[in-house]
Amino acid sequence: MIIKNPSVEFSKQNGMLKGENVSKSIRKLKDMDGFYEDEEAFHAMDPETVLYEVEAYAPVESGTEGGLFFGTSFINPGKVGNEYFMTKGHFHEILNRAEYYWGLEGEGVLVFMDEEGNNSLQHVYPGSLHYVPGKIAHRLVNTGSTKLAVGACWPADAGHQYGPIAEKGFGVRVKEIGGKILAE
Ligand code: M6P
Ligand code: ZN
Repeated sequence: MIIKNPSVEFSKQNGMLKGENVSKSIRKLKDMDGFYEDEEAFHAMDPETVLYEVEAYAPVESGTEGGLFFGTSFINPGKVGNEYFMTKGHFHEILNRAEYYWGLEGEGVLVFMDEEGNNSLQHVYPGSLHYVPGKIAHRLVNTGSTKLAVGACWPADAGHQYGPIAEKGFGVRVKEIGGKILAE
């Protein structure tokens, strides 16, 4: 029998993907109006500033029950005012769907929020592994001075719910205050 190579590969250094059915999306400052606390600092910055990029491998159609997606988020270093660059963060559309995150490069914080608005936080670093349970919103924050690369694997039918985050926020913000990383 013929032994084939897979149609997709990822860099074990930083998680970059190449191959079939790999897509890339870019989130700029202008896509995150209302997400940062310091609106003045937000509007003083170039709206085209790239905050993060996501590469995703979708071997099945979105919504496929039993399927899995695989991706890497690359969050640039930087701040809006004193608040570190971060992902939008989301609940899953099918709320009970869980996910794995793992740290590849850089330093950051993973912020969790349950449906009642209770938060918990975990350090993200090369080799860190994070189980994101169902019904828990999740957001990545880059607290370092280099790019934060984080791998992810999630159910193909999980979907993304950004509405509750855009409306109510995440409960906690990760900032640099007096040279320290603080969550408040
Ligand atoms: C990870 C996964 C993706 C998600 C991405 C960016 O790669 O969780 O599903 O889209 O991070 O996060 P967000 O969608 O919150 O901007
Ligand atoms: Zn998710």
